[in-house]
Amino acid sequence: MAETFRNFIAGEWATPSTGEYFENRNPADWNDVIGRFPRSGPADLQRAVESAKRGFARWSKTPAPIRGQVLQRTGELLVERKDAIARAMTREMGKVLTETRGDVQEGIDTAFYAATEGRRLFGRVVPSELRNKWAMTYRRPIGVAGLITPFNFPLAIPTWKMFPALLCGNAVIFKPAEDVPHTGHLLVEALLEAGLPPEIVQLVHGQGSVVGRALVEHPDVPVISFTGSTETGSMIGATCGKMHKRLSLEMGGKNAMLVMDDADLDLALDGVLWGAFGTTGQRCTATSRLILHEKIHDRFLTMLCDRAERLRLGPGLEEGTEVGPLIHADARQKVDEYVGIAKREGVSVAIGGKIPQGKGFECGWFYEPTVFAGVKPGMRVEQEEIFGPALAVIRVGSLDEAIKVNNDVRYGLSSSLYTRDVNAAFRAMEDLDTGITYVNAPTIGAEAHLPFGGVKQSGNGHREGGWEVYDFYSETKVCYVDYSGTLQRAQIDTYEP
Ligand code: UN1
Repeated sequence: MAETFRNFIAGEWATPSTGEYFENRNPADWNDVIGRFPRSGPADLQRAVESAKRGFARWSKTPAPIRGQVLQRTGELLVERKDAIARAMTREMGKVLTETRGDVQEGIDTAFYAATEGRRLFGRVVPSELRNKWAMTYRRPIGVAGLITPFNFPLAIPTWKMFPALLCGNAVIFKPAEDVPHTGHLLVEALLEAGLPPEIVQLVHGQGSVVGRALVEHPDVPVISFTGSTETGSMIGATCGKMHKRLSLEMGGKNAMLVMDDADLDLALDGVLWGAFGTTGQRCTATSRLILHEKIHDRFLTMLCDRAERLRLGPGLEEGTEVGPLIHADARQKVDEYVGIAKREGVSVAIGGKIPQGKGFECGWFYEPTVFAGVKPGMRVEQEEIFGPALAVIRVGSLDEAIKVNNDVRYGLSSSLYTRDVNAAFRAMEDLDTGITYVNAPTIGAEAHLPFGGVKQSGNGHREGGWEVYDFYSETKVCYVDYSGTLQRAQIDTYEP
């Protein structure tokens, strides 16, 4: 019988008020039940908010360097548990072990960065226009932050939100994706063991439409951070707009790799295989378009299909697997539907486009790495996020045309250019409408200490990671101290030089 997990609310592991649970199954073998997790209701969320408010009162007064020490210890625990967490993550999420180890490493990097930020969290002291007066800013905690996270980076993305939110002195309510509740559980365990006082983190499992919605709509949760689809992001944005909440959205992408005629093609080939089929294409930064210069188009397409066809599909826990399953039935169904859409639009399916048959594939959500050739700008497989192992190849005549094709989508998260021409590289960095551009590297691979986020409908202007995220989780307060002993009126009592 599978283990039954609980929420973490009001400082203890708690059964859900609904008495209901959902099963978490291995996407590479749906007969493998990992556990039963709470299908929580609004009453659980309400208790979590009340407790988090008490937690906030204490944590916001804890000195930032001390908050940082807790995150330092959390990072150390994640180092010790890296392999165990990676295995648990592969079992529930599907991506291969090297990738889930990388996912944990990203959480470790984020923890250690946050720990040092506890001794910075800079404000500024700025000269006043008046004599005997100081003007300065400092960072204030905001309150309870509601964090809603996706399935594709079950540990890293929660840490991107949680660690800076905590370091800034906020309490957090964490609602992990229904597909990866176990990793969320392991992360909260590590935080508690590292010494995080109990009411500062709350873990509430359940459905987005119930728990996520209650979190977004709760008047005592002034900060929301969400990573997921652009459609859900719009709904969350509408509510947060009405309620004047601070909101960070990290959403879809239709990221392109541009390969020019002077590029190192072997390097570009390794890049596109990793960018398009790593994580089974389930990254918001995944390479889902390949824009090829006409002079190398045919040669590169042949090279690509030859290698992509030989990628080893299988369970992520098995040695030698290169591409794991998709997360669930709907995700696979969506990829399959796009294969139909592509065919109806006259696109040729160069490789893949099928559910693999045979031993080992019977009970998992596997799909063959798929390459669409002869795709024209504007076609649906060129415009819409598929979130699976499917790559659309487009032929162009110049760098300018490639940049135009890159920019003519509603998303703008990540882009990549392969060239040996330094002038072309700098021009592209300036003109590609994305939050991130890679030169001679694929569209994936963001590092934890740099800002991460996209333009257009990939985001709403905020950044995760790096130093910028600390602005999101803190309120800038300005203090003026006039020690002149007289009334000095700004803009009126002016001084001559
Ligand atoms: C995501 O795609 O949802 O840059 C996050 C990357 C990873 C994070 C991706 N470090 O691909």
